[in-house]
Amino acid sequence: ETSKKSSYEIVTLTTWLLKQEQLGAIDGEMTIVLASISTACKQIASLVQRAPISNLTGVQGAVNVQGEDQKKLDVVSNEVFSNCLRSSGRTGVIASEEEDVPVAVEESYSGNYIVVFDPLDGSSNIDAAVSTGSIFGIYSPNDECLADIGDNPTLDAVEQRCVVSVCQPGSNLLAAGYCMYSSSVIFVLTIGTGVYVFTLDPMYGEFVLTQEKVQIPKAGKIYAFNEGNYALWDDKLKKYVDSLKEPGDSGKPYSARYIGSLVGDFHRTLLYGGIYGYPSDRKSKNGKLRLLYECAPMSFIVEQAGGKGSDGHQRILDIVPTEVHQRVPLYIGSVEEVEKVEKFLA
Ligand code: P6P
Repeated sequence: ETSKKSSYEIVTLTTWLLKQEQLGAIDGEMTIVLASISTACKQIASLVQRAPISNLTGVQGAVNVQGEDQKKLDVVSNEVFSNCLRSSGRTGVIASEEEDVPVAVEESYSGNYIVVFDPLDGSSNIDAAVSTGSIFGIYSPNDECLADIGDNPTLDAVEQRCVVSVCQPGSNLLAAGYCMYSSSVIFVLTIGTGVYVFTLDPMYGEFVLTQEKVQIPKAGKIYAFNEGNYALWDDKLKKYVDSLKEPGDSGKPYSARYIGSLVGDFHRTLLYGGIYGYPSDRKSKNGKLRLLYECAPMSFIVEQAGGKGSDGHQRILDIVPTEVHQRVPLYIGSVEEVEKVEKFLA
């Protein structure tokens, strides 16, 4: 007789992944890759929450490929993520915001998924204990050149092949997610069957399923833009943001919320509705956020929740990257809110 489902069944990320594997939604290799990512996130959560105690605040004293001052925790989080993925033995190539080029993983002995990640997004918030997050996306191996990558003379043949393997459009993503290190540690994941939310129970160090098939509200009167850049924006965008401040038919204007951490601003937008935007401006013509490991994974998640991710004119998931750290403008959130800004920008 099959075991009866107990009334008090806690679903953990581990048991949820095994169930998806049993249902055929993911294979055993993907199950192991996702489990290893969740382990990395638990380790990073612990490091982040104890940063001031273990002298892990402040800068590393190096600059990454983005030209940004690396925080100590940027470097450590990148090592944690890379080590967990390598020891899973199921990843073929990994691409990180903190690495100049994607790297092939020698330790793979079965399965060779491509994993792209930002190990600690929003790390400028660490010293003030404001929320940060890790973002990841998983692709199948790919060896044909999907875009005109061009021959980069500084890369050897292996590195060039790694670049080709990661430069895939977000529409190829098999899984995407993030872990937010905030008042709760929240692991959000989609494998293409909706968006699932897990909350870390520190009592026994497991991610527990707390929300299933999240749907983002179709509209929401919260906008998250860094208006410090207002003077640099083009006029159409200024008109859009100005329009949000007019008390509409409801008589109330939008509320501005901006944490300075994509994961925090996105998670609030996913649950409450609204829009997050990082536009291009006169200083950065493609905006600031990176397509591969920030905009594409977040756009896959938001579409799985019934929302929209756009660069202002086209679907983020349709953009084929031509280089690993390519930046794109990002407008993401409730369908009606993203369509509203696209109309202003047309
Ligand atoms: P700004 C963090 O560096 C980040 O990549 C996102 O997490 C965040 O939304 C954005 O940049 C903040 O950038 O220019 O507003 O400080």
